[in-house]
Amino acid sequence: MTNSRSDLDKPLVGILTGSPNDLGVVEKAQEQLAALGIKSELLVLSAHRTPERVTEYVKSAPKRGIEVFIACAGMAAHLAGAVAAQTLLPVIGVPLASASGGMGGLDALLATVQMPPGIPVATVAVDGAKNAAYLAARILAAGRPAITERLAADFADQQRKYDSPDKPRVR
Ligand code: C2R
Repeated sequence: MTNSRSDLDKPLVGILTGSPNDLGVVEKAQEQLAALGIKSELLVLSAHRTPERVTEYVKSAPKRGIEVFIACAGMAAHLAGAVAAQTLLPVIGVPLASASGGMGGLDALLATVQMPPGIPVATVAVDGAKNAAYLAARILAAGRPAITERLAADFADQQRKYDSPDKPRVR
Protein backbone atom coordinates (compact mmCIF):
# COMPACT_ATOMS: atom_id res chain seq x y z
CA MET A 1 0.00 0.00 0.00
CA THR A 2 1.42 3.39 -0.99
CA ASN A 3 0.93 6.52 1.09
CA SER A 4 -1.15 8.39 -1.43
CA ARG A 5 -3.16 6.49 -4.01
CA SER A 6 -4.74 8.19 -6.98
CA ASP A 7 -6.81 5.34 -8.38
CA LEU A 8 -10.25 6.91 -8.13
CA ASP A 9 -10.90 6.56 -11.85
CA LYS A 10 -11.97 2.89 -11.56
CA PRO A 11 -14.52 1.08 -9.38
CA LEU A 12 -13.23 0.34 -5.88
CA VAL A 13 -16.50 -0.94 -4.41
CA GLY A 14 -18.56 -3.93 -5.56
CA ILE A 15 -22.22 -3.60 -4.57
CA LEU A 16 -24.30 -6.78 -4.78
CA THR A 17 -27.99 -7.18 -4.12
CA GLY A 18 -30.23 -10.23 -4.10
CA SER A 19 -33.05 -9.03 -6.35
CA PRO A 20 -33.89 -6.33 -8.89
CA ASN A 21 -36.74 -5.49 -6.51
CA ASP A 22 -34.13 -4.21 -4.00
CA LEU A 23 -32.64 -1.63 -6.33
CA GLY A 24 -34.67 1.36 -5.08
CA VAL A 25 -32.87 1.16 -1.72
CA VAL A 26 -29.54 -0.21 -2.91
CA GLU A 27 -28.94 2.49 -5.52
CA LYS A 28 -28.62 4.95 -2.61
CA ALA A 29 -25.27 3.32 -1.76
CA GLN A 30 -24.00 3.88 -5.27
CA GLU A 31 -25.30 7.47 -5.30
CA GLN A 32 -23.61 8.28 -1.98
CA LEU A 33 -20.33 6.74 -3.12
CA ALA A 34 -20.50 8.82 -6.31
CA ALA A 35 -21.15 11.95 -4.22
CA LEU A 36 -17.89 11.16 -2.39
CA GLY A 37 -16.06 10.70 -5.71
CA ILE A 38 -15.83 6.91 -5.45
CA LYS A 39 -16.76 4.69 -8.39
CA SER A 40 -18.59 1.44 -7.77
CA GLU A 41 -20.18 -1.39 -9.72
CA LEU A 42 -23.67 -2.64 -8.86
CA LEU A 43 -24.92 -6.13 -9.72
CA VAL A 44 -27.95 -8.27 -8.92
CA LEU A 45 -26.55 -11.60 -7.70
CA SER A 46 -28.00 -14.07 -5.23
CA ALA A 47 -26.39 -16.67 -2.98
CA HIS A 48 -29.66 -18.56 -3.26
CA ARG A 49 -30.56 -18.16 -6.90
CA THR A 50 -27.21 -17.70 -8.64
CA PRO A 51 -24.57 -19.05 -6.21
CA GLU A 52 -21.94 -19.88 -8.86
CA ARG A 53 -22.14 -16.34 -10.23
CA VAL A 54 -21.57 -14.94 -6.73
CA THR A 55 -18.39 -17.00 -6.40
CA GLU A 56 -17.23 -16.03 -9.86
CA TYR A 57 -17.79 -12.33 -9.11
CA VAL A 58 -16.19 -12.35 -5.66
CA LYS A 59 -13.11 -14.20 -6.93
CA SER A 60 -12.61 -11.98 -9.99
CA ALA A 61 -13.48 -8.55 -8.53
CA PRO A 62 -10.18 -7.93 -6.64
CA LYS A 63 -8.25 -8.48 -9.88
CA ARG A 64 -10.15 -5.53 -11.35
CA GLY A 65 -9.37 -3.33 -8.33
CA ILE A 66 -12.39 -3.86 -6.08
CA GLU A 67 -11.34 -3.35 -2.43
CA VAL A 68 -14.64 -3.43 -0.51
CA PHE A 69 -17.89 -5.33 -1.04
CA ILE A 70 -21.34 -4.06 -0.05
CA ALA A 71 -23.83 -6.94 -0.01
CA CYS A 72 -27.54 -6.19 0.34
CA ALA A 73 -30.38 -8.66 0.77
CA GLY A 74 -33.79 -9.04 2.34
CA MET A 75 -35.60 -11.93 4.03
CA ALA A 76 -33.24 -14.96 4.54
CA ALA A 77 -30.27 -12.73 3.76
CA HIS A 78 -27.30 -15.03 3.14
CA LEU A 79 -25.61 -12.96 0.46
CA ALA A 80 -23.24 -10.91 2.66
CA GLY A 81 -22.16 -14.00 4.58
CA ALA A 82 -21.65 -15.97 1.39
CA VAL A 83 -19.44 -13.18 0.05
CA ALA A 84 -17.46 -12.91 3.31
CA ALA A 85 -16.90 -16.68 3.22
CA GLN A 86 -15.03 -16.34 -0.08
CA THR A 87 -12.81 -13.28 0.32
CA LEU A 88 -10.44 -11.53 2.70
CA LEU A 89 -11.70 -8.10 1.57
CA PRO A 90 -14.00 -6.21 3.95
CA VAL A 91 -17.71 -6.98 3.47
CA ILE A 92 -20.42 -4.54 4.55
CA GLY A 93 -23.87 -6.10 4.88
CA VAL A 94 -27.09 -4.17 4.32
CA PRO A 95 -30.18 -6.00 5.58
CA LEU A 96 -33.24 -4.96 3.59
CA ALA A 97 -36.90 -4.66 4.45
CA SER A 98 -37.82 -6.64 1.34
CA ALA A 99 -40.53 -5.37 -0.97
CA SER A 100 -41.58 -9.01 -1.35
CA GLY A 101 -42.63 -9.40 2.28
CA GLY A 102 -40.83 -10.91 5.22
CA MET A 103 -40.56 -9.36 8.69
CA GLY A 104 -39.85 -5.72 7.96
CA GLY A 105 -36.11 -6.32 7.78
CA LEU A 106 -35.65 -7.98 11.19
CA ASP A 107 -35.25 -11.34 9.45
CA ALA A 108 -32.53 -9.95 7.17
CA LEU A 109 -30.86 -8.04 10.03
CA LEU A 110 -30.40 -11.17 12.11
CA ALA A 111 -29.30 -13.26 9.13
CA THR A 112 -26.71 -10.65 8.15
CA VAL A 113 -25.32 -9.68 11.55
CA GLN A 114 -25.06 -13.09 13.25
CA MET A 115 -21.95 -14.33 11.49
CA PRO A 116 -19.74 -17.04 12.97
CA PRO A 117 -16.42 -15.80 14.45
CA GLY A 118 -13.72 -15.42 11.81
CA ILE A 119 -16.08 -14.53 8.95
CA PRO A 120 -17.01 -10.91 9.71
CA VAL A 121 -19.75 -8.89 8.02
CA ALA A 122 -19.90 -5.23 9.10
CA THR A 123 -23.66 -4.85 9.28
CA VAL A 124 -25.40 -1.48 8.99
CA ALA A 125 -29.04 -0.67 9.77
CA VAL A 126 -32.03 -2.11 7.92
CA ASP A 127 -32.09 -0.33 4.53
CA GLY A 128 -28.89 1.48 5.62
CA ALA A 129 -27.46 1.69 2.11
CA LYS A 130 -26.19 5.23 2.62
CA ASN A 131 -24.22 4.34 5.73
CA ALA A 132 -22.78 1.33 3.91
CA ALA A 133 -21.38 3.81 1.40
CA TYR A 134 -19.97 6.06 4.14
CA LEU A 135 -18.37 3.06 5.85
CA ALA A 136 -16.84 1.87 2.57
CA ALA A 137 -15.50 5.39 2.03
CA ARG A 138 -13.89 5.42 5.49
CA ILE A 139 -12.22 2.08 4.75
CA LEU A 140 -10.97 3.30 1.37
CA ALA A 141 -9.77 6.62 2.82
CA ALA A 142 -6.65 4.94 4.24
CA GLY A 143 -3.88 6.22 1.96
CA ARG A 144 -6.30 8.26 -0.16
CA PRO A 145 -6.30 11.87 1.09
CA ALA A 146 -8.82 12.89 -1.61
CA ILE A 147 -11.47 10.67 0.03
CA THR A 148 -10.57 11.92 3.52
CA GLU A 149 -11.02 15.51 2.30
CA ARG A 150 -14.46 14.75 0.84
CA LEU A 151 -15.54 12.93 3.99
CA ALA A 152 -14.37 15.87 6.09
CA ALA A 153 -16.30 18.35 3.91
CA ASP A 154 -19.42 16.17 4.15
CA PHE A 155 -19.00 15.90 7.93
CA ALA A 156 -18.71 19.69 8.24
CA ASP A 157 -21.83 20.13 6.07
CA GLN A 158 -23.77 17.83 8.36
CA GLN A 159 -22.64 19.75 11.43
CA ARG A 160 -23.73 23.02 9.85
CA LYS A 161 -27.08 21.52 8.89
CA TYR A 162 -27.94 19.95 12.23
CA ASP A 163 -26.24 22.27 14.72
CA SER A 164 -28.32 25.34 15.57
CA PRO A 165 -26.75 26.97 18.65
CA ASP A 166 -28.14 30.35 17.57
CA LYS A 167 -31.72 29.03 17.61
CA PRO A 168 -32.41 27.54 21.04
CA ARG A 169 -35.88 26.18 21.63
CA VAL A 170 -37.43 28.04 24.53
CA ARG A 171 -40.68 26.95 26.13
P1 C2R B 1 -37.66 -11.23 -4.85
O1 C2R B 1 -38.31 -9.88 -4.60
O2 C2R B 1 -36.81 -11.25 -6.09
O3 C2R B 1 -38.62 -12.37 -4.81
O4 C2R B 1 -36.63 -11.45 -3.64
C1 C2R B 1 -33.72 -10.41 -2.03
O5 C2R B 1 -32.69 -9.53 -1.57
C2 C2R B 1 -35.11 -9.88 -1.81
O6 C2R B 1 -35.17 -8.89 -0.80
C3 C2R B 1 -37.06 -11.44 -2.31
C4 C2R B 1 -35.91 -11.12 -1.40
O7 C2R B 1 -34.99 -12.21 -1.40
C5 C2R B 1 -33.73 -11.66 -1.20
N1 C2R B 1 -32.61 -12.53 -1.56
C6 C2R B 1 -31.73 -12.98 -0.67
C7 C2R B 1 -30.74 -13.61 -1.41
N2 C2R B 1 -31.07 -13.58 -2.69
C8 C2R B 1 -32.23 -12.91 -2.78
N3 C2R B 1 -31.76 -12.83 0.65
C9 C2R B 1 -29.47 -14.17 -0.84
O8 C2R B 1 -28.67 -14.67 -1.61
O9 C2R B 1 -29.27 -14.06 0.39
